Amino acid sequence: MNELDEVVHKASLEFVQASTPADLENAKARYLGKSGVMTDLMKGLAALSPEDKKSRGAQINKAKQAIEAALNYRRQALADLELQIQLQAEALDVTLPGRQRGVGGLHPVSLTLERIEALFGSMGFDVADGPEIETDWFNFTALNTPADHPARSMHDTFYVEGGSAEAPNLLRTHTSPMQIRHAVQHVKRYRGDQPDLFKGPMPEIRVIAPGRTYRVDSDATHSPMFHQCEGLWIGQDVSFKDLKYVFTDFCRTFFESDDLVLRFRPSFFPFTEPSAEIDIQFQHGPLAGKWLEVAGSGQVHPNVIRNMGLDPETFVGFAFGMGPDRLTMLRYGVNDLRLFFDGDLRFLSQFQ
Ligand code: 2U9
Repeated sequence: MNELDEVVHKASLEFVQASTPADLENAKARYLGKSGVMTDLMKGLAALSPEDKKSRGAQINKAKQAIEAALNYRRQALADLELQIQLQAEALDVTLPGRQRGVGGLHPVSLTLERIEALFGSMGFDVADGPEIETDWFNFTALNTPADHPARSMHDTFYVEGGSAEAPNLLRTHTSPMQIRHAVQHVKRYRGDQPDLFKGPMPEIRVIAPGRTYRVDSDATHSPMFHQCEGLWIGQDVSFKDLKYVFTDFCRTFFESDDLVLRFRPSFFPFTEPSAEIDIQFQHGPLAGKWLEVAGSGQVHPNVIRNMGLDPETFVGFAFGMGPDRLTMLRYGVNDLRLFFDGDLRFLSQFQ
């Protein structure tokens, strides 16, 4: 093997040994670069006679072409290899099943609200709706809650922008304002524009008001946002016995327990007089024998009846309020309220 064949052989060997494009370019510089082996050989031509220059020049050129061919061959091989590696890394198994989009489902508290609406619906109750940002008239004043009542303090109620100092806006602290609004609309329909308190005739008001409510409160059993569902039944001949049978029927159906026992315990609310807390007692299951508070209730206060535009000597009624979050916890045996609002699908998807 002559000297030029040896150079071609060595260069080809180094190209094959280069395992990355960068290694290959370094090897190329050693042979074809400005101070590479081939350039040095070309420089040596200067000292030769014209005949020798011609034949030696042709030999060097041939060797250079062979080196360039080996270089290109290796470049292509490395590019192919890189492509193979990339294709393998990005390989798609088109036979795998696609990622399914879940159908979703209702939140457990929404399931409870739907259930409450269906049960009271079957007893002739409408469902009221209304704004979550309220005025203090609908949230407090119309409900006979005095100006100095602690619930009106900034420690208990979220006040929001808008409104005025005398009539501030707030996040409703209960669902009662929806019922006042519903009642005022209902009364207006029959009373017309006459200014006196209305004595009738008028169909009864029978309505429930489910929805989100807000209070400055946060621990294992209180969330700043929680749900309430209140009920209202106003007519000329509605009494506590109606409250008792309606609420007893509701609780027994809701908890699917025909022998559930209810207890009405005297209490106080500004908007009802007299007032009672409602406790339930299961006769079977893990909670059997325990008294559990599930609602507040009472005969609607005459001042509240008046604020609906009705004559309190003619119209009477009762109201109740309950917490669907707590009802959901009792129904499913959930012990931490926060689970409902953390958004963890491992918990939430168990209710579908
Ligand atoms: C009107 C008039 C009266 C609704 C009522 C309660 C008693 C009550 C809460 C207890 C804790 C619900 O579970 S809770 O968050 N509610 O105790 N609510 S009477 O009284 C009304 C409502 C509307 C026009």
